[in-house]
Amino acid sequence: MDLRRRTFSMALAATALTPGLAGAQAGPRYVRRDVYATGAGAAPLAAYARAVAAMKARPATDPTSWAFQANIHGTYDDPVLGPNDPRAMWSSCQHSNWHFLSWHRIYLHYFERIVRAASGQPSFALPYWNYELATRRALPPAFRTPTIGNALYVAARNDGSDPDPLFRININRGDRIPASVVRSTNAMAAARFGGPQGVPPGVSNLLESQPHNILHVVIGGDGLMSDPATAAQDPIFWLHHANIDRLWSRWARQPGRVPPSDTAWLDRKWTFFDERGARVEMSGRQILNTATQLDYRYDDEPATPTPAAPQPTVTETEAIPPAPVAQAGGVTLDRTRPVAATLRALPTESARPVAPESGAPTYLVLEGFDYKGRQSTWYEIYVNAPDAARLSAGGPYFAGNLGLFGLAGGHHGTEVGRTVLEIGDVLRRQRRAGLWRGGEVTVRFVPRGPRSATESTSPAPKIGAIRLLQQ
Ligand SMILES: [Cu+2]
Repeated sequence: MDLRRRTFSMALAATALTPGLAGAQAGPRYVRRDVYATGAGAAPLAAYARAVAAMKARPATDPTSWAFQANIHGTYDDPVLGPNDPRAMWSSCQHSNWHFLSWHRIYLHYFERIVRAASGQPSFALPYWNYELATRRALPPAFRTPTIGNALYVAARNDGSDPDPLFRININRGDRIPASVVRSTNAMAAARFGGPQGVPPGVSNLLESQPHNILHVVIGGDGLMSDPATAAQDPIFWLHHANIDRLWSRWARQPGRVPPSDTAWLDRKWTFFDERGARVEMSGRQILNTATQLDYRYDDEPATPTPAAPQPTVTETEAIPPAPVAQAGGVTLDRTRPVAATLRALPTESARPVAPESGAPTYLVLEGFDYKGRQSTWYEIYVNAPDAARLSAGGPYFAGNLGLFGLAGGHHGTEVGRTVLEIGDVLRRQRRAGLWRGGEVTVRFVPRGPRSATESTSPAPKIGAIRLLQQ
């Protein structure tokens, strides 16, 4: 080996890495694009459809098959397994806890690699569906064109059989999803990431409840997307989750937002399979920066990686939790008529009055869910609405939506099914308008969506407790 030559080539390599030059070259290789901006017949969707068809032709025992990948999220199949059977990873999705965002990010990353290999398109990256834009609220056309051989089409979606014409959303007809369902504003405003079980609340569980959970139910109806055990069989699942993943990245780029620094979150390892079908492990620590760690970015992000955010001084589990100010006991929902619950102020000495005067967040926490199987009915949530009030999502009483997705107790990854809404702005507006005086808070659940034959055979869903927390 010629020593001089080696020194020379190392010097060359160093030159190539000088700042500026390196900056221009260091961007991630893969770009996840807005599905509507790629056009109906464009390359990413054609490649995706090709890959879905190829993956569907593989046996369910093959980790790179469509069925296996969907079953990692959830399945009713529960085969008896020998040691080291890859099917042990079936039904491992994480919901209603702080691994929701990280688990799904890793899940999508390996799925994307499998699709890329199966599609034969080396530059393939998953498109995302930005349903929050007014012009993008219908299911992308490629997913609802029922031509023979279209691997992206699925018949089992919300068919628009809601008794109220305002909520007849026939997904495969291209009906637009209501603006109140797709909104991520409250989640994006969260100051923190969120604690292990959704308390203290943060972006993780707020994004999970809306737009994530509610979109699952509104798209799925009595079909695949409404149930964690079938959701990932619908090719749109992956574009919905790419959007949730994009929202997490977007949240993290805002000033002052920091990822969890608790080792229980950072070092928890998750098992998946790569494009060769080989078992792989990845932890939260390895996926915080998608550009530098996973080699992808979204098309609305800067082409070059941004410097790492400053480290937090307080971990999620050390942060001062918001205090409970009011609560109500169990509620049984009704799929045909509204049900109300009254949250009474807590009588303890330390309790603060229920009156969010400052800009501090106020969380409505629903927990201890009990229901079985797929739920196609979702619930609009109104607070402090008088009995005679006209209830509309554009009015002063609307607080958010409840989609029963991944919340049932005992669901894989769920200790206590818990979902959270931020309602501080709604309460403050009601106070200013003289619609509410503070003190007790009433919460009304108004059923929406196609009341399906499937869910009517199961008992009405129950919520164990409702609490109001103030920071
Ligand atoms: Cu999901």
